[in-house]
Amino acid sequence: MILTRHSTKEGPTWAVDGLPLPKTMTLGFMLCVPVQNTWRVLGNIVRNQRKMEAPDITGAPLMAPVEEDQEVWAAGVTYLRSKVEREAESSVADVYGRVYEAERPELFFKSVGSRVVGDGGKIRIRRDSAWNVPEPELTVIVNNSGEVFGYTVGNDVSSRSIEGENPLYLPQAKCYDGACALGPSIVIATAEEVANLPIHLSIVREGEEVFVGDASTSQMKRSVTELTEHLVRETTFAKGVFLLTGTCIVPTNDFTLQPGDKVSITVGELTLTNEVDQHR
Ligand code: DO4
Ligand code: MG
Repeated sequence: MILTRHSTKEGPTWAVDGLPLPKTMTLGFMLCVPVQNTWRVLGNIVRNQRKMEAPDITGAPLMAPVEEDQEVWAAGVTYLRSKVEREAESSVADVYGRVYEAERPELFFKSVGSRVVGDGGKIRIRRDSAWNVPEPELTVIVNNSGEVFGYTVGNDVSSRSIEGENPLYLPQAKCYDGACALGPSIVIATAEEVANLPIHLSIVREGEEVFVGDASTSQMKRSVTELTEHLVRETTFAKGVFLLTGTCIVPTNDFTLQPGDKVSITVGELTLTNEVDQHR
């Protein structure tokens, strides 16, 4: 089952497998119910082709599959590749090795829903950053009890030069306008179902592919359940939360994103494509 969010005349509207849902069926509401129940309700809607009192979504453009007041968090250094690259760029390399081995994962706040860019939207690089990369990441949607509800594709766009200068600059390297893209939709799935998904990154510049990389979520050092347990341990997410689970594809050191680059990320059955905005 796939959930999409549409921009209609009556406001944002969710649909399951193309069937629009009533306006009261927000993602925040769905994430307040045990996953078994939500999956059953959504399954019934699809099986019975039941169209409830819902806005018309014919021709309505897709929006990022996240609500404005939901939070997006991210995990870091969850793959060996990310650890090795960060150690190489940093002036304090051992923090990355230590967090890779530690029992406690690195978790950081990435974005509010209102700042997230959807499929086809523009991502950005900072004007004060010389070295910038996309980070293709499996992103799980977690309900208010900490259960995995589904997944989408995430791009944790990052400044490697700012993070490399000093790890305490991480929020500036990671959180700014156009730094977080999610979409195009949500696949309803369990934690087990996201444990072995292919990830593909392609970057196209002036019609030519300038970087391509492949990996799998099975290469992750930690399980998704381990990450989500830490995330909800002492923090309440009343309307659920999105968690980017870390990157495993890092472009070569001579690569930096440029305005106009087209970045496509595939995770499982979903592909998210964004163009890098021109500087404003
Ligand atoms: O440690 C800094 C951030 C790591 C990260 O974003 C990743 O590994 O994906
Ligand atoms: Mg990342």
